[in-house]
Amino acid sequence: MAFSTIALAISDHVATLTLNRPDRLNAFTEAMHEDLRGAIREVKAGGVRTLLLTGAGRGFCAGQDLTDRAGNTAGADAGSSLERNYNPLIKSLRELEMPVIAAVNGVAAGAGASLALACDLVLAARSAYFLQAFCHIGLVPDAGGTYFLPRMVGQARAMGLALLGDRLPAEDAERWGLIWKCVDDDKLAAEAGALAKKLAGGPTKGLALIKQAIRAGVQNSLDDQLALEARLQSVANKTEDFREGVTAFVQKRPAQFKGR
Ligand code: T3D
Repeated sequence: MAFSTIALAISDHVATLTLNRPDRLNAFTEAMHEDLRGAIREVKAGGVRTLLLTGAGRGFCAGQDLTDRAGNTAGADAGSSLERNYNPLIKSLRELEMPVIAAVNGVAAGAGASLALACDLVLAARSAYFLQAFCHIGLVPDAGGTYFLPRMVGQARAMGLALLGDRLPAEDAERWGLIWKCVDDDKLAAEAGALAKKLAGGPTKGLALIKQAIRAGVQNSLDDQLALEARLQSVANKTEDFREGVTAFVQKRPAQFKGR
């Protein structure tokens, strides 16, 4: 499928999805949402074992394209825009049965920050920053922002970020536990690519179950979580990759996982 606002490259079981409106810091438009839906369909169609999201140019994503909203009095309703575009996007990313990595190459603002936080592992360039831009334009953090932030950094920091809308530099984001890792700008693409390749060569059915368990653990009781772990382990136990992992261990050789 041809895309006008993003690029999708699939190689060695890794899909690299690049938001590609660099002159607008990769802000979301209707066309971009349409492209993203198509890209995620391709990613789900088979063969892909890790998704890597990044941005073209100096930004990762500046959230909703505000030129589409300028002078809006009775036009586009922000709530229906969320229901139509953003909420399905965030859910479809979260539901992908593979690791999803964000390589945040520059500013991640508004729904662009939420997009990054919806990913399983976030790497950010040292010069990148996260910005809850919503309070500057009279909106509420969305696309999952109010779900992710307090869970990841606690209420006090989530509240400060959302009410003040100050830039959170990548190094602080790492220190606060908002992201996995901050890396030098010139190393971001290589490190993210290596991480994606490593995960794509892993037991990806099992990795998908790990995602499910870790997410559920944030809100489950211990009893519920122990029961969930037992259920998921029964599923993992039936994968070819589990058999291969154990066989490879016993034979003292590297495992050759197939994602099955
Ligand atoms: O209605 C709904 O659908 C509801 C959903 C809402 C979701 C949201 O995401 S709401 C939040 C929207 N985003 C923002 O409020 C962020 C707006 N952008 C900024 O505050 C700044 O651009 C940044 C802090 C992100 C970066 O600043 P800086 O100084 O590095 O760059 P810049 O010069 O401001 O931006 C570069 C260009 O990108 C510039 O265009 P120009 O002057 O070169 O022609 C700028 O206008 C454009 N740009 C940046 N962000 C957006 C944008 N154009 C449209 N929409 C943007 N969000």
